[in-house]
This record gives sequence, C-alpha cells and structure tokens, in this order.
Amino acid sequence: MSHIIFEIKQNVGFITFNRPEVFNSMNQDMREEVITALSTCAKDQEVRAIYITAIGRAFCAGQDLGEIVDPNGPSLTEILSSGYNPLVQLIRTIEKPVVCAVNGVAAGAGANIALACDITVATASATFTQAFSKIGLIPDSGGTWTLPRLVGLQRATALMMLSDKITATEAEAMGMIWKTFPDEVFVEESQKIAFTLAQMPTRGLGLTKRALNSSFANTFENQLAVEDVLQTKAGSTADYKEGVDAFLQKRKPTFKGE
Ligand code: T3D
Repeated sequence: MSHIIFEIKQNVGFITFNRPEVFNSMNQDMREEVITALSTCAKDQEVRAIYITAIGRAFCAGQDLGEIVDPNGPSLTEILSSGYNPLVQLIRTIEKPVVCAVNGVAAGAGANIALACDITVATASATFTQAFSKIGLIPDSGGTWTLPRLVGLQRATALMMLSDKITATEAEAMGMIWKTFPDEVFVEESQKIAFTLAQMPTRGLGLTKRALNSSFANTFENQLAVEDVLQTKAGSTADYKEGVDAFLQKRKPTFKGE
C-alpha cells in the first residue's frame, strides 16, 4: 500500500491516509487501498475496532482534483460507483465500531467519509468544509444522507450550499462530531476511544450499529421488532454471559468479542 498505512495494534485496525503533499486527497489507488484495508478489518477476527486518521496538516481534501482533469482518469460515475460509495458503505456496514480522528482540514468527500464513521472526533485546530458547491458538484459519499441526520436540514443545507469552513468546536456544538480534543492530547485521547472499544463486547456493538442503521427508515413499532431480534442475538453471545457473570462476581469483565 503506498497511499495509506495499515496496521493492527491491540485489536485496533489503524488506517492512516498518507498523501500529505496533496492534503490526503484521494485518487483511485488510494480509494482502493482504503477499501482493501476496511475489508480486511471486517474479516479479521483480531480487529475489534477501526481507527481512521491521516498524516500531515490535513485529514483529507476529498477528491484529488488532479485526477478528474486527467483525460485518462476515471469518470465521475466510476469514481463514485467503484470508489466513494463502496468505501462509505463499508464504514456503515462493518459490524465493528469505526472511530475517525480528524487531524486537520476535512473537505468534500473527506468530510463526508469522516461523518460516516461511528464516532468522529477532531483536533481543536481541525476544520470542516463541504467544498463541493464551490466547484459545481453536489455533496456525495453519503453526505446528503448523513449530514441532515446529524445537524438538521437547515444547517446541512447552509453548510452544503455555502461550503463555509467551520471549526471543530463549531462542528461539535452542532452535533456534527462527537468531541474536540486540544491538539496536544488529540492523538492519545482519540486512540484511547478506539482501544477502549476494542476491549468491549464487539458483537453487541456491531448489533447496536445494525439497529441504528435501520432506525431512520423504520417506524417506532418496526424498530422495536428490530430490537427484539438483535437483543436475542446479543443475548446469545459469550460476552453477554461474561458481562453478567463479572457484574455479579464484582470483578472486571474480560470480553473476547465472541
Ligand atoms: O469525480 C468526482 O469529482 C466526484 C467526487 C467528488 C468528491 C469530492 O471530494 S469533490 C471536492 C473536492 N475537494 C475540494 O474541492 C477541496 C479543494 N481544496 C480546498 O478547498 C483547500 O485546499 C482546503 C480547504 C482543503 C485547504 O485549504 P488550505 O488553504 O489550507 O490549503 P491549500 O493551499 O489550498 O492546499 C494545500 C495543498 O494541497 C495545495 O498544494 P500545493 O500548492 O501546496 O502544492 C493544494 O493544491 C493541495 N490540495 C488541496 N486539496 C486538493 C489538493 N490537491 C488535489 N486535490 C485536492 N482536492
């Protein structure tokens, strides 16, 4: 892999964007590498949480604009159908928690990849911009689905039409991301979230994600039925038994993700 760094440490799959010279904007090879890394994380039992971040001053400036003016490059349709769409689909459907640690500016598809993750945190100096409207495109990578659900229709529309750059603190205040950390403790604090999740009951967390994914399309009654089915599954896991045993025996549980 030449555009990302992928490693597994303490049950966490670390995916680090590594094209700092173009603000980690994505070309086809990079999208494919991210998809491969995510697919590995989905299959590998050792991986119980995923942590996405980047090297350099930016998190990701979205589409590499050099690629779209290349006459031999992929079309807009190909870029979405074989790139950003499967990438964000994987983030949403992998039944393991995905933490995104936004280390700098997140623009265009870069912003919407960050927002597709389960828990998105940012360093205090990071910024977010939808950016698409400034070049005549519409927001993609699931942004038109995700952003209004996070911040409401009015704010999502303004953010998408104006493409204003907002600070991490503003993003936190409007519910776009979970938390902002001071720059000097950002790496440690954001990784702590991933390491914590990786020691929790992985199947229960995965089923929680499945339930949340279905909630927006469901009536209340239908969602109660989803909870019935998924709670039965969670209740059949070894980690559920361990959680209850540990509580009753007044000891710390050891979850194995099974
Ligand atoms: O096929 C399709 O296109 C459909 C899919 C679309 C998905 C999308 O993501 S569309 C949106 C694409 N992204 C953008 O339009 C954002 C473009 N970048 C910016 O607006 C700004 O660079 C930022 C707001 C991200 C950061 O601004 P600033 O002032 O901090 O940095 P800068 O000086 O503009 O950029 C720093 C370097 O990164 C610079 O290179 P240089 O001059 O130092 O050699 C710049 O060219 C490069 N860079 C930044 N963004 C991109 C990029 N290079 C290629 N593609 C980029 N997207």
